[in-house]
Amino acid sequence: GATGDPVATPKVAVVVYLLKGNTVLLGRRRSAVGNSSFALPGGNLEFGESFEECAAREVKEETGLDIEAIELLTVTNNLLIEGPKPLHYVTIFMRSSLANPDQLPQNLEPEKCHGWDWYDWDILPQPLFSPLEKMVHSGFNPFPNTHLD
Ligand code: 8DG
Ligand code: MG
Ligand code: MG
Repeated sequence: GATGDPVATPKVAVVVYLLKGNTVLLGRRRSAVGNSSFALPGGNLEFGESFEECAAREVKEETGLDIEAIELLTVTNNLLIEGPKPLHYVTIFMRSSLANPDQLPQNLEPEKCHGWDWYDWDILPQPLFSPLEKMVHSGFNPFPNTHLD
């Protein structure tokens, strides 16, 4: 197809809606892909990992936080053309909560992120990383028991 590269292959990412009250954990990216945009913690699925294992590992590596109640929410297909070469990610979106609600996020990969903070779902920062922006724009809500009146 028009976007096809015979050498490049799609990759799998696992990213986490880490929820606390009505807030979600976001970090501003330092990356060739989506630089300066706000994104969920997450990264590449490693060989042999479950989605839950990858979610817990990436959150721990990037923020130091321990998570629990890790659940699959949905999957999206993302072509990221903003970087030096196009990337194609199949992105697995998980939901989780903090194992210990008193634990604070640390910026453990400062070369990849400006820092982590909790953001009210109704007042999200801008700009959001494109795969996340696409979901929010579609009306997706990661919170359980959300009822629409
Ligand atoms: P790793 O070496 O730790 O495995 O990778 P990383 O450095 O943590 O990778 P990443 O860029 O944070 O995540 C991998 C890809 O996941 C990213 O390039 C595109 C895709 N992705 C989405 N949405 C999101 C999101 O909200 N946050 C993050 N971190 N990645 C996302 O499609
Ligand atoms: Mg990572
Ligand atoms: Mg990451």
